[in-house]
Amino acid sequence: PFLENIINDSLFLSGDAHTKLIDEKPSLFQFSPRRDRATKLLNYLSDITINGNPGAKNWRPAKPFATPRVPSRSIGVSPVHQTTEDSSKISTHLGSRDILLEKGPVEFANWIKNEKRLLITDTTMRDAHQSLIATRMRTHDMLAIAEAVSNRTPNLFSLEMWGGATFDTAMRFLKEDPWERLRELRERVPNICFQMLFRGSNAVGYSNYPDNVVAGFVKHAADSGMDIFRIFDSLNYLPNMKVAMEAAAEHGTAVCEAAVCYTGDITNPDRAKYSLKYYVDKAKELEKMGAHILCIKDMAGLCHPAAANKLFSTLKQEIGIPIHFHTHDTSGLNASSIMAASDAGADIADMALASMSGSTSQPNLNSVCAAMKGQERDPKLDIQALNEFSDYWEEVLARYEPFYSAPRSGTAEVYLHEMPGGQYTNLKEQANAMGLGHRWQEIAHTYADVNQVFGDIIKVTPSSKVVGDLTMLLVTQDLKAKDLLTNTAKIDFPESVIDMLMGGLGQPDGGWPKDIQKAVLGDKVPYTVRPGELAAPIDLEETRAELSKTLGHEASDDELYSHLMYPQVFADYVTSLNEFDRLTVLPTPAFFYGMGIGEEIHVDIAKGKTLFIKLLSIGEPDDEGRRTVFYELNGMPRETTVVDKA
Ligand code: 3PY
Ligand code: ZN
Repeated sequence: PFLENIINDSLFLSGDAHTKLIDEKPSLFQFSPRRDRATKLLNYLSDITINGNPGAKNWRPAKPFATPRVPSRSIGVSPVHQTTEDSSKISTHLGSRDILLEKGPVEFANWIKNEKRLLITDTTMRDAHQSLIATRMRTHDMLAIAEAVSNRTPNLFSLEMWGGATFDTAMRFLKEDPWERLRELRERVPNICFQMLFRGSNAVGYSNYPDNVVAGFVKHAADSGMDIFRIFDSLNYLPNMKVAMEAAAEHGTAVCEAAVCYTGDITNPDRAKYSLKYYVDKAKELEKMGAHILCIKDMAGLCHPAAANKLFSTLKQEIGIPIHFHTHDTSGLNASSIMAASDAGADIADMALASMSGSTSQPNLNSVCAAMKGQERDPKLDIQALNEFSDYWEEVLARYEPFYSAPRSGTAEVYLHEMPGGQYTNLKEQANAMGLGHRWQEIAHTYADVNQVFGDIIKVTPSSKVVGDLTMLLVTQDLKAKDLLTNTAKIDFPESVIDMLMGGLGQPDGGWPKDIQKAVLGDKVPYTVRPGELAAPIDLEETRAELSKTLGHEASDDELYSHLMYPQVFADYVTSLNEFDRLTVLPTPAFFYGMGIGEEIHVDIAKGKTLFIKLLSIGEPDDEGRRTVFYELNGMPRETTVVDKA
């Protein structure tokens, strides 16, 4: 840039340049040396190696990790779609996505209903890691196995691999572009439907977005390769789902899967608010609103086998669209719920590969498939392939040790607090970090009591976060849920609580209890209209123009929607990208924990371009704490300097 600047400068070109040029035009001489991709990556590696990674709690592995064995891409292909009329015409590698693209979403739904098999969604790449390791799974580890999944389990119904918390976490903690994950996986898995979790008017965030942003996001995601949109609302407030549902249904090739969130217990008369009728009514309304598929979204794993039997057998009678069952195994019982749902006629079920299953994650895909083998609704997946995939993920999972916070066994406590799988681990983690780990029982009870004060609501992102925020506030101040109504002077209510009771997330069935609204809002008047009606549309092209200025190039749709969802998180991600380049290319141990002396890694930075990086030694700190780190980069010596923050 230095030479370029000089030779293009008008003063210089005019021939009038003299030795004072440097004084008159100092900006010409303020150049930074070219920092190539390898240097940027080495700077990152040096920093993490020396200073640790606060994002990984500065945890260091006791010994080097085994390299996960990537399953073979091609053996053991099993036939697909045995029961469709034209199944003989479908070649072995064609999958659900080929059917969707050929038939369109309405006929696709009919195909689902005509399948005898219990169809399976594998959640390993989304909800399983969201629920077990705080959503920290890196794209790098997904890409390695993607082609094997595509080739060896082409008869999966779908892969849930996007949405929920992944969008935020990818940028915030993993310094990855979530859109890149979608595109790169799509390239390797062209045949199996991709599925995402979409929080209705909260999109992939925690608060309400304007309608045009929600609709634009759905369209852009569908254009980028997303097939099935599981859309829910955190209070089962259906008007909040309309915009996203319509955007998915209008797309043409996308599938609109509308979810009713399940809480309470339909078999327990004491929980009358969430009765069988409640779910049937919601399901019927969603069918009328144009859903292609209905999902029962049991985010906490409360739908035990008896409830599943009753719920799915009734729903099968009452609605005409196929039904998808999503549950969590927090209680340890819910593989049985899936089998009960299957017997009762549920069309599709969510499970996770064995090593990524159980506890707050989904039930065990491998075991359920093995147990159903030969039965009428045998999912007919290649169990050998599933077991090899599970072994791969087990080795991968070891690399995420500092993030693993799920309970190691099932717990009946979930029926008390009703926390969603993803939140359970997060809140437990938060409690430990605040030194309140030993008061977990109190936290669980307070959470249940706060839910009752709110009128017994659906608890799932973001309403679950509101209950969690208030619970933690009460516990840290040694208050009880009943104090919320009597002792309000003492409580500085979190913004999330105020917003929810103002109507910011929508309306729960029966409305908000007046007493808690009064206690929190005082004289403020809450609203009851759909929050999206109050949010003015955003001028997308004006936003793009502003963003383009900050980025220094024309902002793409990916960048625009990342910015619209999470402006600050996206800005920080761009800073990391400029400083360190694409960190997605680094192997996971190096990304989280840096490198050991003598360790060599290879990094594919582009097709056909591999960096071989060996850490040779680390120098002593100088007077200012700077240390030189010596590498061999593709056989040549390279060094970087980094400040030792210790
Ligand atoms: C999410 O919204 O991320 C969830 O997983 C809700 O269950
Ligand atoms: Zn879930």
